Amino acid sequence: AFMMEEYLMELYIIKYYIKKALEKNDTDSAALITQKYLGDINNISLNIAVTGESGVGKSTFVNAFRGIDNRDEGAAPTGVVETTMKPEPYPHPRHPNVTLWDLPGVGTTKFPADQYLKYVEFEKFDFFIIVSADRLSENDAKLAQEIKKIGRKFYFVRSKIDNNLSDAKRSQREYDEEKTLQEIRENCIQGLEKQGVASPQVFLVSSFHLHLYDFPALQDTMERELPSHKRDFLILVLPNICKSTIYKKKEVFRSRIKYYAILSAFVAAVPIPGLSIAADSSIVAKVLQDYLNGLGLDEKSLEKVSNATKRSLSDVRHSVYPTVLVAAEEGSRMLPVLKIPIAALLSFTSIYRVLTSTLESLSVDAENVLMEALDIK
Ligand SMILES: Nc1nc2c(ncn2[C@@H]2O[C@H](COP(=O)(O)OP(=O)(O)OP(=O)(O)O)[C@@H](O)[C@H]2O)c(=O)[nH]1
Ligand SMILES: [Mg+2]
Repeated sequence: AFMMEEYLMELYIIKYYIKKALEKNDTDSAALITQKYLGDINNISLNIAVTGESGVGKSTFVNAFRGIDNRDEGAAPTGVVETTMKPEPYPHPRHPNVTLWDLPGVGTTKFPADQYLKYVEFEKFDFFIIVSADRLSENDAKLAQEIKKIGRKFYFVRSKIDNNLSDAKRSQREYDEEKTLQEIRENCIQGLEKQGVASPQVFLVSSFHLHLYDFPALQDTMERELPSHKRDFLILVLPNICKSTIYKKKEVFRSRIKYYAILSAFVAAVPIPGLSIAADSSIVAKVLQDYLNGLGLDEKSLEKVSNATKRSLSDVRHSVYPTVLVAAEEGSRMLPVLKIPIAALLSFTSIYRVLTSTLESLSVDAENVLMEALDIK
């Protein structure tokens, strides 16, 4: 209830400023205010610290989480000689308010765990991910205890699980993947408990195959344990690795539709010809772009699918992506994505209906794209 009141208050203020701007016949700034408001919804930030000893796969994890390949532009440098020496921020390519911080391991800095936390400015992180590739180091366990002391959450990621499984496959006569995973998991937990970390949360991950093993469970846990205003935010930036992620994203987007519809209705109520149309189209266009980005249907993501599946981009677009008829092909007075003349989008109800049905079909497309992308792995 509180959220809603706060929200209406905000809308009231926006409406006031829009009116003011209009009285001065200043339609540009009215549009600007609307834009700014839409931007503000997304103005929460999330900072995730990734730490662990040298060479364990921190930078690779940072890249994978952001949906980019180690070889891509903007990737955190990885490999045998690229030791991370100071905290390095890596913003999410499509959600710049989400930053993964690639931290040097405690061992690399030579600080004891408590001084280390000061050195990396722990206050700015929402939570910590402690990565290890083999046995967890004494440093990692100490760090976990210090993080607990300052009241932050931490998760252990046991990386490079794909390597362990192929080793096991080679050496065990009766290879059982589930059993091997369980053994590694228990081994990690016991090791940590021995070093004084009570009931640690350990997730087995391969950064090259996020959809396998425990990464989906890590996502669920992070999401559950975040404060609620950040939860929706995290959901929207998670890599699209399973159907349930797409479903959750859809639900977050859906819960916001009414707000956008209210906002456009406000703008439409102001009797200046031209303005409501401009504002509506910018609201709807922005929201639709958010849907495409969030659901992995933007051009960049489709290119990735196309590269991975070795199918042409237009093939991918047309076979798995029927809703969106590509912005570029549309006339300028048509909204991209929908073949609907802008003038039809004036009321609360029509905005609401259009966004709801588009979101529905886009999430079906997103599932198709996901299936397509996972098939080949
Ligand atoms: N098979 C496999 N290899 C991985 C995985 N994660 C990382 N690697 C490899 O491990 C090596 C080190 O990875 P980095 O991401 O550079 O490790 P780092 O922890 O950032 O290393 P420093 O910055 O040097 O401390 C690279 O060659 C990666 O390709 C994984 O999940 N599976
Ligand atoms: Mg690194």
